[in-house]
Amino acid sequence: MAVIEHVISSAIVSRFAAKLQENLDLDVALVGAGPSALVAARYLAEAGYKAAIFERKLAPGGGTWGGGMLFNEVVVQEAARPILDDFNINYVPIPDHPGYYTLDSVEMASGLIFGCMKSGARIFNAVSVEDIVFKSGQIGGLVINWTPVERLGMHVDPLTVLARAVIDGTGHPSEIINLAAAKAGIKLDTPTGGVLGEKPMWVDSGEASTVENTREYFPGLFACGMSANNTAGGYRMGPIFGGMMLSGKRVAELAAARLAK
Ligand code: 48F
Repeated sequence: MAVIEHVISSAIVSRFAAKLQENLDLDVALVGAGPSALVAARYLAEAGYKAAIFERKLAPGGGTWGGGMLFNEVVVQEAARPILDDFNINYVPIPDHPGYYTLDSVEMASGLIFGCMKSGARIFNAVSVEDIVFKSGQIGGLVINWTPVERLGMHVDPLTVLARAVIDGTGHPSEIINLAAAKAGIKLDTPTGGVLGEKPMWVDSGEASTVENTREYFPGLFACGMSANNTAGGYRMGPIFGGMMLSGKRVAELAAARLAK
């Protein structure tokens, strides 16, 4: 009879290895498990694409958990309500302000993560993306390492994940877009060819531009959510999340269109 201690360890190691192996060659690799990428990964997986998110932190969800200034409620507007319904996330109307809703930020974070997983998309947490694969002038995937390796500054070589499309969902810093522009010398689809940088708070402008700025900035390299706004110089918007979710849906459509070509 097998020793249970061994069964547990062996099952975890072999199942994790199989899961990672299954996701080393993807249709779409997403960086950062914030709300925009969680929505994107779900719709991509539902459309039949192999999609996985690599998230630096232990807990996926990005900036969703803490609501506004740790008051764990957020606001979503009418246009994004169908996405909340798709994820089965509850909301309540804001009195006297038709078309605006509040929802519990913990329910939103956990609902987006659960919906993403149930679609078949995978999330690898505590994994940092430290570089891109860039071959013959083309985006080819991601270079990953464990977050503790990154945090402790250990001198450990990374592994690679191949992908036909890469989505930068890293939020305010646009880490992957910045890295691609700096290291691969890529000219982005912006007026200067570089990252324009986020502007201060202007809620309605920021909400609209988050979706407008969601695009393919270089063949095979997309940005969604706050990363898109930072790349194209949009305004920030604080704890209203409709734009993030609509951006996730849009980037899924754009990436699917590229893959279908
Ligand atoms: O910032 P974040 O929540 O992404 P988002 O989808 O949503 C933005 C909102 O939360 C909020 C806002 C709404 O008003 O402005 O900020 O744009 O999540 C980004 C995730 O990316 C991870 C990071 O830990 C976070 O969970 N991340 C960032 N860089 C890397 C990364 C990296 N190099 N590798 C892996 N994960």
